[in-house]
Amino acid sequence: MYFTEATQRRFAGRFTVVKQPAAGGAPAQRDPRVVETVTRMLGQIRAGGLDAVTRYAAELDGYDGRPLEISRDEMRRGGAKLPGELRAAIELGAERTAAFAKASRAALKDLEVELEPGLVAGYRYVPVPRVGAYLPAGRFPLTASAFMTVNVAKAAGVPSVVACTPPQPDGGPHPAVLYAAYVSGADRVFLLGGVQALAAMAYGLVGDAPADMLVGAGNAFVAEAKRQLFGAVAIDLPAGPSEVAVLADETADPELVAADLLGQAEHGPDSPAALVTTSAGLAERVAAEVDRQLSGLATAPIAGPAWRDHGSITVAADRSTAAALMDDLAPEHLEVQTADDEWYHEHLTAYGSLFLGPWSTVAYSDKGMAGTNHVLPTAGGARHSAGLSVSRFLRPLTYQRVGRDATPALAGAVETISASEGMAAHRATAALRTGRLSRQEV
Ligand code: HSO
Ligand code: ZN
Repeated sequence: MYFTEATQRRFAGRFTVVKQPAAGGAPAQRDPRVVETVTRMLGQIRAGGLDAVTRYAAELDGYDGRPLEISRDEMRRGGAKLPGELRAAIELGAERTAAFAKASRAALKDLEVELEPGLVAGYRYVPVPRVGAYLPAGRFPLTASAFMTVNVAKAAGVPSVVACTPPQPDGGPHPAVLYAAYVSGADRVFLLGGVQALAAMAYGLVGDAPADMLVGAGNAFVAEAKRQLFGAVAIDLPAGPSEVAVLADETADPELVAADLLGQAEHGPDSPAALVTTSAGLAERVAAEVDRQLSGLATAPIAGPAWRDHGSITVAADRSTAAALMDDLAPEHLEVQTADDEWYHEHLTAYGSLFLGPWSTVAYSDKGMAGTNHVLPTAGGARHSAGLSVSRFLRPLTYQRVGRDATPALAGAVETISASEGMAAHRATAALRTGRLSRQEV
């Protein structure tokens, strides 16, 4: 994540580079071995069905042959065994994300408009029928994944939400991830991970029928499987490494800014973190703070290389330059810690999710407590797309109702255009109606 050449040229002289990403800032390229492995696996699963799925599960995840489906009763019992504090936190995250999703659903209104007498057009929001959610539990079990996918799909009114989560070394599902799926209202949950999980949902090998949409983050294989299945199914977003950017001025607290940069850098050695500031003094203090905090961070072996290779610090001459530079980065998560937060809120136009003020930190949304979704566009995708929300699970299906009143004008224009195009059958559909109308037949 770094500024495009065009932006660097356009703002030359109006910003100073304090730290550049050692890796150049380009997003990682797709690994051809991953592409090839996923293609092979999808082909074998399409041909071999559930047998191929369980063979891959045994080979790759140590699947021990127990029933693939986890019953609601088992989920509830698993939840009862969790430490009370963790159970309560999971319930709170599910509640918050559901509350935000339900309010968002209520704000989406069907539309019907009379464009002219006798011509009514509109749309009705209809949920995607079947969603498959992937709940990862690899290096970090992302407990909140189910809040963002299952819970939001349910709030959108999706009738069938199937979830898959990989077996852990003990052969069972991750208990916290499973409980999050339970409280989020997953209809059916299966003990499957990786490519085989996504293929099983897309091909209808688990659940009642093939999924229409696949959602949820995962490793490079999961991301590639979603990419290859896209078209046959809808997907949420092409997921890349998690990113954070902070836009701060001289009033920001360097300790909080540094902590929040490292907060996402621990996702992986390829996770970008950027500071854009209008204060050279703050830039220096944050750089020193990052190093200090890294020396005591348990995940420094990941966050350290991430900061070295994908971290950047830039000093902008003024706030409009800072905002323009930030729009160019279009980060997945953007924190604003300035005396002018509202000005930035009005002027910034490209981010996955925005965190305003020093009390707002990305982890609050990551873990579901802020109510908002953590499935967000990465690698500049925020320039053209928004994150996952109830609206992604809803299709505004349009309709029209034409009466006699509107027929002469509509039919006449359609006849004219169709004739000019040489589309005789199209023309006939309109001409027939004009004829009926003049004979008062319909
Ligand atoms: N930052 C990730 C989500 C997450 N992080 C969950 C920790 N837990 C993508 O937005
Ligand atoms: Zn995160």
